[in-house]
Amino acid sequence: MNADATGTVSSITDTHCPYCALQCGMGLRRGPGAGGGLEVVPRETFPVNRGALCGKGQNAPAVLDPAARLTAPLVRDTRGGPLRPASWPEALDRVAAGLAAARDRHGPDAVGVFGGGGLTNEKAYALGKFARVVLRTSQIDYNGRFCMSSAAAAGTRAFGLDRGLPFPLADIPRTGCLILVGANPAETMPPFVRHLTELRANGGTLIVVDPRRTRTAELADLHLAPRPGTDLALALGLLHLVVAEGRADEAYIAQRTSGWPAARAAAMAHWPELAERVTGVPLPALREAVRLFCAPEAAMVLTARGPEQQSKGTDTVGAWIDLCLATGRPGRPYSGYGCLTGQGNGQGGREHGQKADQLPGYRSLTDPAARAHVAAVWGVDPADLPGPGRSAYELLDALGRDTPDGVRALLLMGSNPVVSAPRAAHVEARIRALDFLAVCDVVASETALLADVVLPVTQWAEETGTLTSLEGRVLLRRKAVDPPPGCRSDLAVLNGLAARLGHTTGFPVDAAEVFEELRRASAGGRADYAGISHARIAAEDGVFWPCPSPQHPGTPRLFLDRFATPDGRARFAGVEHRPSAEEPCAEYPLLLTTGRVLAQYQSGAQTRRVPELNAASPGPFVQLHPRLAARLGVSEGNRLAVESRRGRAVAPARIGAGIREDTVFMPFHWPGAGRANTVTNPALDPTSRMPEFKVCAVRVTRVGGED
Ligand SMILES: Nc1nc2c(c(=O)[nH]1)N[C@H]1C(S)=C(S)[C@@H](COP(=O)(O)OP(=O)(O)OC[C@H]3O[C@@H](n4cnc5c(=O)[nH]c(N)nc54)[C@H](O)[C@@H]3O)O[C@H]1N2
Ligand SMILES: Nc1nc2c(c(=O)[nH]1)N[C@H]1C(S)=C(S)[C@@H](COP(=O)(O)OP(=O)(O)OC[C@H]3O[C@@H](n4cnc5c(=O)[nH]c(N)nc54)[C@H](O)[C@@H]3O)O[C@H]1N2
Ligand code: SF4
Ligand SMILES: [Mo]
Repeated sequence: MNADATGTVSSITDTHCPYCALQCGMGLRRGPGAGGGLEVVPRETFPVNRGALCGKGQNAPAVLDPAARLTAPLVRDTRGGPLRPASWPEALDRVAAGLAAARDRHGPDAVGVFGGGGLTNEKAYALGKFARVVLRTSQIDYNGRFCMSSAAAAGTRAFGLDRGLPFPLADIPRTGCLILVGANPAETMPPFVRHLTELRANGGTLIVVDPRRTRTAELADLHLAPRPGTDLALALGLLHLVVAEGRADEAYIAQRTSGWPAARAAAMAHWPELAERVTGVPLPALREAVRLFCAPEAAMVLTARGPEQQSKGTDTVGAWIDLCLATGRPGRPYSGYGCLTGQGNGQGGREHGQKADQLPGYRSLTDPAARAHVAAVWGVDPADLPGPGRSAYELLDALGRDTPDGVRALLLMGSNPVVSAPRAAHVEARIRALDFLAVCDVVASETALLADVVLPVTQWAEETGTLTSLEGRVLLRRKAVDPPPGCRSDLAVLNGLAARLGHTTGFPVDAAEVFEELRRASAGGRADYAGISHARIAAEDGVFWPCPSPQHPGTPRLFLDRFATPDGRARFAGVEHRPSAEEPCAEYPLLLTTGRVLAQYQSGAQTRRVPELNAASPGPFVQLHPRLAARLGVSEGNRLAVESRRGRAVAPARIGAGIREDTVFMPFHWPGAGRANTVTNPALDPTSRMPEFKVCAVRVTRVGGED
């Protein structure tokens, strides 16, 4: 049952969770408690989670509560002065004036836009169009660059197309062996674990590659714990063994791939003994992994942020894809390579034009035919569309720079880089140096608190929109309740700003109307949504892209007949191992890796406002091995300083054997003294421009004061 014309829920609204890319189905019913009076009820019919939710999903209505969020626009009258409530017209006037002033003084590229993978398809599309058509700036990118961009680049290189999973999640229990590389779904996507237990119940095997013995690794038949940043060497070692043991699928290689001789040579030059030495994974474990992976007819490799958030993430994923290709996996039933996309709309958010190099439909901004197609839909001259801009970190690094190519004003929608960007103290300083910052957010995030104007926006249950899940399934997240009166949708913000900047048409407020234009803009592109509509998604509970026409059934499984490359063949990457940008040294002898905990989400902007989640995970910590703790003279709960060349974070010790002795781990969900990203390295992958969140050199010391 949906909201009626007044937005009132008569019974239960079928919708999806506001958080991660699993996009669990849930029902919302008006109930007693806080949080807009909505309560979450299970929705058993949605196949991905069949009613199961993690604590974040279950407690999601708490952030609808006006007490937890922004309910009126805020403006600052003087730099360094306080934020004060303002009317919407005043706030929008101020934003339009702030952006226009930077443009008039320094040119269109002095205005930047930073988006997010949590934004709906409609918002991501409208934001990209706003940047290119209204602001005419090339300087737009988004937080997805920090997420799955290396896997996207490697997938595009190998298969000619990047859709996180080329098959539905329901295929996972039917494969014979699954290797999860740097993925911890037991904490990051708990309902996903059911697919892993079913896989094992069906006789399949699970291999987990993670420097930590995570809750996911506990479920595995085999856990490989490489040194952070060495997954590429590990994959090459496995590929070497595949060839040496005569397990390569020569018929598949001949029929469906290109580039094997070079990839084979790279692997053969990479001895398993070298892999053992570089990764720290014993040779017998490498042999066992090859045996488990090659034995069954079907097998899969899925990567997440572990191997991807490295300065060689694209090549690393390429090496894992090479392992899949050499053993004949991609494009066969219940087999292949996939990436576990992270944010709610991490998939759709990378398809519709908020990326620095890209136009809707996953089109390239440098392709003249793509420019002509999209310009025609937008009613502009293709020559007026700007070219590619800077990647996310490079854009943040250019903020407030007093140089001809500095970015002086920024519109930020759906990200909290003060907490989540690498080398965050530097990024925070760049943000503070801006002439003008406008932030659209649901809550007073750490980044919003630095803005000149804060625009309070509506969120998931208060608005309708589409998201594309990690399966490539386009979903409808429905409105269930009216927002507080002071909040407006991101689409309304763009509409109001466009009008003030001379574009009174082209930016509708209604998501279904935006989607109709998105369909046309994506038609014929790699991510083709032309056959999808809000009504159809509602009727079918999701449609898998590509879906080029209303009669087309959608595409749950890709690549069965051919890959999306010009010759239809998948391309081997043929890569070599190289060290991380920063290796341990006498001064910084340990490795820091970073990631997530179950109860907090990303920068924590939303989940730190939910009492149940805070009780479960109240603050940052430094995970370290008992032997390392003994060497450092550290006991449980002692305050530790973790220092790198970029800065220092302080958090209590959490000692346990579930991590390598040469590595410490910090979650990145908190600001302030325990901010992990003060320490992380912004070294970028040359192709994807992904920063090296997962590896940097640190020293760890006990600091005085209260534990
Ligand atoms: N609870 C929770 N769930 C979330 C999120 C959240 O913030 N909180 N965020 C969502 C988003 S946007 C994303 S991207 C996903 C991320 O989902 P995951 O990728 O599962 O999460 P991470 O914790 O970043 O990293 C996964 C694992 O990589 C390991 N790792 C670290 N370094 C290396 C390495 O060098 N090699 C290998 N092989 N592994 C390594 C870490 O120990 C960690 O256990 O989660 C989504 N779901
Ligand atoms: N050290 C380290 N750092 C990391 C990572 C790591 O593994 N280690 N992972 C990286 C990854 S994978 C990711 S995805 C990033 C994510 O990091 P961020 O981009 O900071 O992600 P969120 O915390 O989800 O920020 C989203 C913001 O948008 C707001 N928001 C939510 N919905 C909407 C909406 O509809 N409209 C608007 N306008 N705002 C909305 C939220 O309240 C929140 O303030 O962090 C990256 N940073
Ligand atoms: S797993 Fe992800 S989508 Fe599912 S309830 Fe948890 S946060 Fe929401
Ligand atoms: Mo992410």
